Amino acid sequence: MVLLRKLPGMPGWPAALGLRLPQKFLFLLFLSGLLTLCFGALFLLPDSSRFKRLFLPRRATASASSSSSSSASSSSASSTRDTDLPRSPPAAAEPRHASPAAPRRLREKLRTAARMAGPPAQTAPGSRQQVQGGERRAQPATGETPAAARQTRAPFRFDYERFRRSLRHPVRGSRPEEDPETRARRLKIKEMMKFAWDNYKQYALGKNELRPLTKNGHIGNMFGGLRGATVVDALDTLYIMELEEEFQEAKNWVEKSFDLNVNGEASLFEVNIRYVGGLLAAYYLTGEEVFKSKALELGEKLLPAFNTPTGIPRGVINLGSGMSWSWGWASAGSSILAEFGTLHLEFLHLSELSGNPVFAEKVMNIRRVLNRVEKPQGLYPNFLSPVTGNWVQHHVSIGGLGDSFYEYLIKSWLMSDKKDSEAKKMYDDALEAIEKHLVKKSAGGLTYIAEWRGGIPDHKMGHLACFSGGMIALGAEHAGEERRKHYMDLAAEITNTCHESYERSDTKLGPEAFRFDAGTEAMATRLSERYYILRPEVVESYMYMWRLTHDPKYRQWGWEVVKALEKHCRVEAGFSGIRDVYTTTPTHDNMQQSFFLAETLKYLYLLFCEDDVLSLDDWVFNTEAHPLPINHTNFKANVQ
Ligand code: DMJ
Repeated sequence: MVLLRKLPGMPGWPAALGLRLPQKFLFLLFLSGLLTLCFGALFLLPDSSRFKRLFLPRRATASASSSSSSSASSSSASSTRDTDLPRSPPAAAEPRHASPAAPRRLREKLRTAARMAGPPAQTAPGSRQQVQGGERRAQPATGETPAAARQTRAPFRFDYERFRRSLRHPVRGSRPEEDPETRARRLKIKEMMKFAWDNYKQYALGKNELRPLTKNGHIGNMFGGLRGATVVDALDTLYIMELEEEFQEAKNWVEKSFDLNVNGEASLFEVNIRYVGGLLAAYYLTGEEVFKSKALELGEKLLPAFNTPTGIPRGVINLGSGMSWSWGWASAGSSILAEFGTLHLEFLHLSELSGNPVFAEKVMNIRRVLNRVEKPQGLYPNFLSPVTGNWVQHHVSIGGLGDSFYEYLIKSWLMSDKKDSEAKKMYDDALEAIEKHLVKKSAGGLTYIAEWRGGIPDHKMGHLACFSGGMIALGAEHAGEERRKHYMDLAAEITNTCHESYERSDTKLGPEAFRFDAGTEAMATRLSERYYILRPEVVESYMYMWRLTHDPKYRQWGWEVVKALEKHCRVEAGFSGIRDVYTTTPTHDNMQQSFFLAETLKYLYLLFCEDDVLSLDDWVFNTEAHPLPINHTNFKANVQ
């Protein structure tokens, strides 16, 4: 108005119209109302955001939109994570034109669409690439932070009560009558767990593992600065064994001392199976929110490892910076089959609990890459390039480097309530190829699974491969009548061979690897393979074989292991691995592995429980023996 009045050679508008003072006042009032209306319309009309940006500073725009909604994981957001993760696309945000005036159904539709769209693939165009360890990895683009994107998603709440109602058996079983010997044996294993925990708590709480001879803690370099691996690994075992006080101690530590803002190099695989798996299981068993929020927060920290040209994650990730790279020992910068193939179960549950499909998308993409690449003789080699998506060399093993990939195929199918038929087919095809090329019989009649090096069998079986008896039995249950007996026999034979590897040692504990060559059967031939580090795979197979056959020999074999552990591995302050299973006076390695509490003792305990304790109808065990529920209630995350 001031401008108009001062235009040279032109009287002010009201004056030019010959208006009196009250009329001028009314005119001005009308004009200012008109302007306010126009200005307001810029903000209220659909897609007005670009006008807003003309008037409001960028930061104010973001906060204005984010303050209107919250996300499932916002409570656990941290500043480190916010800057590490990539920008989300507009689709992931609640549309800004969903104003309070919009019809409710439309607003709900928009929210659902936004939630399903989720954050983008992390290699989205616009990401900067950074050379790290000779390879390229995606970096977050600048702009809207993931925290802002998360905050603009509609709130999501996992219905824990509904999940609990969907279980077919009480988690800790129904306690029918049982024979006193079974009960006594179970209680003995519970005592071993208490002893292992108490010593860890006394000498190493907050470190990753207990060193039982020197009575101190071990941190190691696998977990990227995360601490308390034994605490997280032990949670569900303590809970199942009804060690209530000890469970509370572990939970308190997670609540008060478990710090995720660390800055070190972690194994993606190990962090996933032990920490994410342990936290997820603890949440599903107890409903305690702290376990869920920690699992989701940690899960997000793992996502940058997938920033590769194929989406196949690298093996090592810095949990602070999000930088990732391949193991130095892995052929030509490759990723390891057992590592990137052992994320599926946990990542589907992260999507289920967060309502964010990004985790499920990451692992479904891995499956797509694996389905595309040609398999030599139908087998899956252990090394795959995350850059090209091709195999890097042709070493195949159902033991180390390959093992849990196969395990997760059959368990993905089971966990989907038998809906994920793609996983089942991959498992069936892989097992057929393994049987054709790797399953052998020794001169002494022992069935074993050899390794395969570019077409040539290596007649060696690792302790790790002994999980396969249990896996094949689990798959056999669902193989169709004619194949069922065949696979149950195969599972029993392999489990028997693994038992022989224990039976033929002086300690009655099995070596790290045993061979079938040069007249040797089921024994280690190299000094470097004679050790036993409290591994669970053999008792894991006993547990499955017992549940699926009820042949009492599996309980008997399990009890032999308990006695051997007590005799050779129990020391003053915990349990220790031994360096040579072929001597009755073995030296100890001074390490109580966290998987001893997560797996070995849990599987032994379940072997002497009724079948409805952590029933196989309701749960699948991740590869660290953390129980994850079977989806009886339809996952939100789309797995196809
Ligand atoms: C565990 O951490 C897991 O079972 C993994 O899949 C293989 N190795 C150890 C136990 O031996």
